Amino acid sequence: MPERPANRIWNKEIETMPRAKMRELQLERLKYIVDYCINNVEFYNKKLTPLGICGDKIKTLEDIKYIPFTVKTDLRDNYPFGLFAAKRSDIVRIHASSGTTGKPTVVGYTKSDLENWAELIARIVTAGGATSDDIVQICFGYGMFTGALGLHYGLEKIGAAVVPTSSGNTQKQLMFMRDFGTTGIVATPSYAMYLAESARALEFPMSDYRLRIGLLGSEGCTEALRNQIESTWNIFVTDNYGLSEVMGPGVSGDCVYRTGQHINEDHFLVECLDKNTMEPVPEGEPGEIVITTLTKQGIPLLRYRTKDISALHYDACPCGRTSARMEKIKGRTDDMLKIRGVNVFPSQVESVLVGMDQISTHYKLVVRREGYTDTLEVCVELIDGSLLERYGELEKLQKKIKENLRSVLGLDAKITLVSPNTIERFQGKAVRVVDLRNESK
Ligand code: DLL
Repeated sequence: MPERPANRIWNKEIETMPRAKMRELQLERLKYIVDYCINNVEFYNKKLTPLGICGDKIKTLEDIKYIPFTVKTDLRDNYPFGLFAAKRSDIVRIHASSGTTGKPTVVGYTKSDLENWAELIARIVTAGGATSDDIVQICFGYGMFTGALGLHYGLEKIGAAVVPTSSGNTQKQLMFMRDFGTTGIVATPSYAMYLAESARALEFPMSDYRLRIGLLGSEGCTEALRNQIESTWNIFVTDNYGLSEVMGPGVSGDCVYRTGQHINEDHFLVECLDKNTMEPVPEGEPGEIVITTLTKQGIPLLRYRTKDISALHYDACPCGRTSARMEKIKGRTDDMLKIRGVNVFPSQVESVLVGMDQISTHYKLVVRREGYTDTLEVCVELIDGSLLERYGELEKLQKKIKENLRSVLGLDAKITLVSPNTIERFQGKAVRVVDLRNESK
């Protein structure tokens, strides 16, 4: 078992602030940001002024419910800079999301936004166990994606030595990792696993590495996959969450007790809402995460619908932080598959597959429409390809996966076991669902 790093807190005053005081600070900042949006962004002015909403009218945090939501298409419709609140001369960095369809969503940062960003990442990486003694390799793609540069400046702020390898060129990644004695990696969970697999394939002994922590994020990671990454690399893994529209990484992150990801509530007001009624759900119940940025100057967003599903907790955490915590993202309202009336999240399938003997962590879900029926095929990679010739064993394994999936999903799936290394690998976010329903007639 990898060792749990010591519990450290970067900004004690803020991170352990009594909740009542934090709520006061949030209210003051909410009033401010509402007026800032009205005064500097035409889109918000047009939306809020006719409704009579302004900072002065907001008396409690619950009054946020009167503010209309902002959605991804609002950013696209105002592409590229239409929602920026700061003057062009005050914008010092521009990023864009990696969206697969339509125009990307573009975000701009002022100097104070970048300073805040580095501060929030400093908190998150400290919570995940990083210190100034670490050498941290950033395996996210440097570029328009917020992940790499976001983590970069926060890690430098705490004094860690950053190795900006970016993604790709796996063999070189591993060489630097070994030769530099890298102690931490920043990556997606799927890339962390891929790096371990590549090290094995290249016959680089794992004992040559000095890795101790993995600061993983940007895509879902079930506990089962986390355990697998930890035991393969012998590292302690924490998860951190964010999205480019509201900043990038830095919204929330695990502490070393991993009781949920601590939210940076002095900068983000996070609601968890029933996805049908858009009313708040009770503590611990799943709902859509909706975020209001409380301090952003470049592109502030009011009640941004993330489409991510999680649950919030407010009870005490052994680490001493008082912040609200988010459960691991269960999925997105838009990656939830509805198959024969059953809601299926890829993360549920992953939790069944990862940790089973004989199969790797790489899988793909293919959904088809056959006649009037939706079908789910789960393609899973074998660790040992020779099993494909041992029909009896193969069938037994297929049956076991099918039964385990049925008990978790309440749905029958076709299980296809494939040779090692035949499912596509991803250096950024893994794409695990292929939905062909609109293509089959
Ligand atoms: O992925 C920001 C980020 C970079 C977060 C690096 C953490 C580390 P986008 O590319 O805009 O930004 O994608 C945002 O990714 O709405 C979630 O659906 C998903 N996501 C991000 N972090 C997690 C996580 C970055 N820890 C979208 N677990 C979000 C699950 C995550 N999903």
